[in-house]
Amino acid sequence: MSMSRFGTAGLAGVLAASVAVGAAGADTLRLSHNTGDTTTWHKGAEKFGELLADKTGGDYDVRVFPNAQLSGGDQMRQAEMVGRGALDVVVTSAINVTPLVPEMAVFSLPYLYSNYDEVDATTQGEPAELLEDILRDKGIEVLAWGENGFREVTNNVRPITSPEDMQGLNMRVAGPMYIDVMNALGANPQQMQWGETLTALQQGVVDGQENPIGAVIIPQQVYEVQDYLTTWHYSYDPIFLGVSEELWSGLDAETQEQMRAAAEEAMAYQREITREGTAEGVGFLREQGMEIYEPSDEELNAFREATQPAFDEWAEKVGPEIVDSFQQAIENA
Ligand code: X2X
Repeated sequence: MSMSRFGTAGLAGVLAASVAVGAAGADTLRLSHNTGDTTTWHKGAEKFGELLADKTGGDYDVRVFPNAQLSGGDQMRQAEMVGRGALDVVVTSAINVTPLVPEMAVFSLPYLYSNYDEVDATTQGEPAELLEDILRDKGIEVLAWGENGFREVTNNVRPITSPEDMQGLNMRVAGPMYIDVMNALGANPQQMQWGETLTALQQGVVDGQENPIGAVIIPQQVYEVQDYLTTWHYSYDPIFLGVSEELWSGLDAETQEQMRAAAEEAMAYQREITREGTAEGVGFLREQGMEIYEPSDEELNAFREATQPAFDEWAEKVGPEIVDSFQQAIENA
C-alpha cells in the first residue's frame, strides 16, 4: 500500500484519528511495522487483520502500513507512538524497543540461545511475561510473540570465519546493543534505519549488515547487494504484536479475547513460515550466488567469547532478575 493512496491531507487524517471507521462500518485499526511488504512480518500482520475481521464478525479490520511509514521511517519510534495512543497496533522486533525499554535487550544478548526450543521456552513462556508487564506500564499491551529470528552476518569484503575477520568492517546495525557487540568484535558499527540500509549497502556506504534469513534477508533480497553470509547465530530477535493500552482498555472482554486469539494465531503462523523460510534459506542463498560459511561449534565459541563483554554490559542494563529468569528457562528447555 502506498501513502499516495491517501494524498497528503488524507494521511494526516489517518494519523490524527485514533480508530478510523473503515469500509462497511468496521473500525479500522492502523498497524505499523518496519520491514517491506514482502516479509513474514507483513504476512503475519495481514493474517492478524483477516483473523480479527473473521472473529469479530467484521466489527474490526486492520490496515497494515509497512516500512515504518507512519513514524516517518523511524523504526524505533513506532513503539513509543503506540504507547501514547498515536498508533493502534505495532508489529516490531525487540531490539527496536530498547530505547524505550532497555530490558527488551534480554532476548538478543549475544549467544543467549542455541536453538528454537530454548527460544520458545522464553518467548512462549513465563519469562516473556516479565517484559509484557514493563511494556504495559509504557502503554503497550503485548498480545503475542512472533519471530524475526537468529541474526546472521553478511558483507561484501570477505568471508567471516573468525572474530578477527570482523575487524575494520563498516557494519550497519539496528540498535544500541549491536553497536557494543560490533565494537567488541573490532568492527565499525553505524546505526541506520532498515529502510535506508539496502541502498547504503548497494552504494558501499557500509560493507555489511546482520539480519535473519527467513524473515528479512530472503524476502527483502539482501542477496542482491551482499556477497558473503556467515551463519553465526549471534543474536536472536523476536517480534511481537502489541496494541495501545488506550485502545485495549476501551474494549469489552469478548472483543479483547477475540483480538488476543487473532494475534496468537497470526504470530504462530508467522513463526512457522519464518522457520520454514530459514530452513530452506541457505540453499536458496547459495543458488543466488552468495558464498555461505557455516561455522563449527568450536568456531561459534570463538565468536561467543569475543562478544562476552557486550553480553555482560547489557545483562547489567537488563537486570539480574530478568536475565536469571531467561537463563533458567533455557536450562530447563
Ligand atoms: O532493522 C533491522 O535490522 C530489522 C528489520 O531486523 C529490525 O527491525 C531490527
